[in-house]
Amino acid sequence: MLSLEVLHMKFLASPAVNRLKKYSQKPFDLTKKGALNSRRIETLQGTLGPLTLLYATDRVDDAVLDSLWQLAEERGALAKMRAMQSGQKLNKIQGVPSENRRVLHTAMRDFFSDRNPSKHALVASTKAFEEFVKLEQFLKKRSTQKYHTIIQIGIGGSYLGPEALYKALEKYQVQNRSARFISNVDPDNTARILKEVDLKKTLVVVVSKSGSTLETKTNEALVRKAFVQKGLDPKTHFLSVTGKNSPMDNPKAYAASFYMEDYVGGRYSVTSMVGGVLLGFCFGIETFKEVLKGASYMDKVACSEEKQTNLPLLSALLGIWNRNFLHYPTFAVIPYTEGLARLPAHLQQCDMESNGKSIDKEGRQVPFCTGPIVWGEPGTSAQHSFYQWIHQGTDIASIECIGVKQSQYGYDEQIEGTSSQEKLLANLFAQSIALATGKKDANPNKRFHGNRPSRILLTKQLTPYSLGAILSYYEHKIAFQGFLWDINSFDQEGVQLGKKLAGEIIDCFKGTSAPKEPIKSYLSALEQL
Ligand code: G6Q
Repeated sequence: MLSLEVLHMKFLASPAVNRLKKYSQKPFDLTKKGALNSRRIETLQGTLGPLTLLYATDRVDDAVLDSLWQLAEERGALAKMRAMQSGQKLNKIQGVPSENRRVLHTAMRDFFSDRNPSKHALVASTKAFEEFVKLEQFLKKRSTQKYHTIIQIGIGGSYLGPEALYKALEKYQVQNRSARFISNVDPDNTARILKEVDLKKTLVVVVSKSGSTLETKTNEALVRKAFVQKGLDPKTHFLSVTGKNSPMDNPKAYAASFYMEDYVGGRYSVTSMVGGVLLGFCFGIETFKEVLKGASYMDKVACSEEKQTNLPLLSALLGIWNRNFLHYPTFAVIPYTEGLARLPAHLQQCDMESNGKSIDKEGRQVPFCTGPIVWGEPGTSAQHSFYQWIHQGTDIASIECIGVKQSQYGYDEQIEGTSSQEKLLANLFAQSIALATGKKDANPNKRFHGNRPSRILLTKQLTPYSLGAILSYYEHKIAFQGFLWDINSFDQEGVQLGKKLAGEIIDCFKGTSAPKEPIKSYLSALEQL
């Protein structure tokens, strides 16, 4: 049995942690008169490329920030990020059977900038570029031109990222091209989508790295049947994105197949062909290329030593401060742009599947909190739903709002003296200030305690390039937090147990096995309906 001392060795024993613990007894008071002054706001911000991070409304001061950077140094955060991007096998747990893989999603997008020179990253990047060229050629083909709609069938990492990016880029749609997503194994969802589209003009891209996911296989079969019922040959309409040699790597069943490798985790795969086929089809290859360039730019930023401007690391450290020292259990991402409406759902998977872990990389229980609950919805709508809780509830959430200076479509008017975009931004800044400073009032019902932390990620406009940068910023923020906690952010064993049990219940529905307790009682409750 390991002593508590040894268990604490890694994260908790670092000298910076001890200092941060001390500072957390009396964190910076944002409610003090003049605390949120222009000097603080100007100093506590970082700009690099298309992104600016404003964090004056986090409860940090110079001493805390110095210690957080020291923590990053003590934990070798940058060295680990560089090792990841160079293709070292970071996806593993020492001493127990685990995935034991490289983590190379950054190589899916570096072929338009400086490639990472390490051997493994170069090999991965070269393969990814081959897939990119294959996609470019497929999109140029005359036979592809007749399609107006693409349905992506896939779940988890094969769905959430592509949907978030698709929604963000709708403005860039090639004429007459749109996408639908079938992810859940809910027949009503599939039926609804099949009603909306003209199958003759529809491509279906089935995305599954393993090629064996229950939901995806079932939905694919259901959609294939609909094509057959309409007298259409599914083979000419169906594409696949999958691992080489998976059950879906089958030229007899698909008009074309694109490949992904095991070193690209599902939730980090949107810049591979997992997102590429649909994004290239709907928005054109150049738009997809811009997304890759923006993401790759931020990949390089994540490796830089510049404290003020390594935004993913900065954000990871602020998150650690809020999570481990101020003990806030949740992290809300609130985009003040409808274009990013599905980003919180994507980040929920990316963050919670990556960092919802309880053991470190040597298989030992960690004696501190890891990844927070991630949630969010676009503002200002969110202000009319859960902001009451955020301002006056008994729990405190740590918040990151995303703001854009200019709208995407440019259709806006002065209504009562301001544009809609100005109203949106006014609300974004107002909320951040109100959460920080609070408001004294003799009436307890109208009292705001303040000191509720938030920060703002700003960009000039939601473009393919800035979107790529935002995506990569969050991916690396999550990876950095995993490095700091010394957990494996790249596997997802926690989803296996429920899947296995569902398989047993499916066998009961099939009649190939008899239900035992407690399954039996659940099935009899169903029978009684
Ligand atoms: C993500 C996970 C998971 C995965 C889905 C779909 O990181 O690995 O969400 O993406 O389970 O898996 P397939 O792509 O293999 O169908």
